[in-house]
Amino acid sequence: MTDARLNLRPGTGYPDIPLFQGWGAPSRIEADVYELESYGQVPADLNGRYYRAAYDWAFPPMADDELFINGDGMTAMFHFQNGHVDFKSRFVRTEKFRLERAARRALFGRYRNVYTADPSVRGRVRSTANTHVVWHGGKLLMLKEDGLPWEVDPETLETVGQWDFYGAMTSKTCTAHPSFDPDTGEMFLFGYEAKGEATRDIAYYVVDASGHVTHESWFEAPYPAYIHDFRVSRSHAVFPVSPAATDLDRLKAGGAHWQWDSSKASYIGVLPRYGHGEQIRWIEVPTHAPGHFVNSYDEDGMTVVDVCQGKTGPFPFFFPDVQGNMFDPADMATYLTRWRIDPSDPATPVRVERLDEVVCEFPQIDARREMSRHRDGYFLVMNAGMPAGRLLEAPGDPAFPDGAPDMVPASPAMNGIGHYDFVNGQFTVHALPQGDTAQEVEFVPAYLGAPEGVGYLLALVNRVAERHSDLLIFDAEDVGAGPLGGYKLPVRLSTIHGTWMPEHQLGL
Ligand code: V55
Ligand code: FE
Repeated sequence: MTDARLNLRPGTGYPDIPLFQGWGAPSRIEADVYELESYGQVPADLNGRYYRAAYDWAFPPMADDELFINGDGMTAMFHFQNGHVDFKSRFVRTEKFRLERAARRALFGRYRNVYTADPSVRGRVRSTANTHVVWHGGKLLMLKEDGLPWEVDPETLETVGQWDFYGAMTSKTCTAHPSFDPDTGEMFLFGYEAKGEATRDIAYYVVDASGHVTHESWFEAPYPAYIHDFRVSRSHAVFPVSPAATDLDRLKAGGAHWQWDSSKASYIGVLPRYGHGEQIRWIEVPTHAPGHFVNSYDEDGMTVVDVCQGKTGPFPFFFPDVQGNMFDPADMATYLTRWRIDPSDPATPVRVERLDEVVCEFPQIDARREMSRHRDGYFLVMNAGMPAGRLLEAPGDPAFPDGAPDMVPASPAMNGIGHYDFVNGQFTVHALPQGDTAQEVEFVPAYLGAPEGVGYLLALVNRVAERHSDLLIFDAEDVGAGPLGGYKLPVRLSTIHGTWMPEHQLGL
């Protein structure tokens, strides 16, 4: 009913979809919490900053089929000072964020589809800077694979601006997953769809410790594929291509950026670490869906790459199949897998070996072991606490000879924190309390020069029923014993990847 005294306009709200329900409800809070409440036992001598790339929605999205990967990037910081932790979070003031704030509504359309954006933002920077945060060359960078990095002040978390490495990065995109050489301080980056939407171009960059690009090469992927992570060893850069592909006609029709296309082959691309574009070699492999990489190193003339991968990965959750095929849930499960690549002989197939049957993702190692053979890996484990800590497999899984239909989880949940000993081949898993889930963990050495594995695991967990996050502290040498203690965050925080920076290395 209208009333001449009132001047009403339609309300705005978030779509009524599972993404925005329960834990996923937009929070939109930029927080400053001084002296987080702690419990149990917490480290008394840790000094540094734990940065995480968070995502949230500043405005209701334009499309009702919004994806979690399209949230606005937010830098979150846990500042550790001798057992005391202060928390701060700020949205990254990307170009998208600023334009949408000015308009008080979303303008950029569907995830990575420029053709669905409001005409007023054609040609403007879409990146949400929401995936990873790294410290390199004296800068804190928020990364998203569809654009260039955004620099953020490491103390105030104020946005400095988009960063193109002193003008040297001419690629339109930059991965959220750099590799680092702990000996030289170099950072290795690449961009795919580097010349624009649905292009096959890949640009590869080596950045020295001072933040200057020292090497660049360009080459083409077999087709415009999703390349989320990669890894560099002391000798080679390794790029995964899986049949998640994009297509310009589909984008122009307003469609999804990615679709799984089982008619396409899978490849591993191998380039000498300082190689030129024409040296790229694409080795075909059985269909794979590599998720995140653990590490890569050279051994006996081979390049070894450890990765969490499945047959289709979690893609079907987000992206439809081109041919409309149904997915076998077992193909989505990701397992710790080892590739052995012979870089000297293009004819040698890559040896692919599954190392364990625990369903896991979001691998981490001690950052000082990158490019060296690692002993310890840390993971999120899916549906931990189910028998043997496994996700239900397709019938016929040798782990369940009598079948176990009642193991089918209502929904797969990352509810376990795991340690894998690569020497003994032993997985140790801590299952979180019923209903809680975990975000990617971080290994922090106990002290300067501590041996590999001697330190803490920081684990951000979702207290789903209580609707707040906790930062748990584990003894990294005894993950199975459960947390030593933790810090209570009075807000919900959903993050993707993060980085620990010891205070003495930040030089703030
Ligand atoms: C992923 C995350 C992204 C993205 C593409 O974890 C892939 C996969 C958070 O952003 O844009
Ligand atoms: Fe990632």
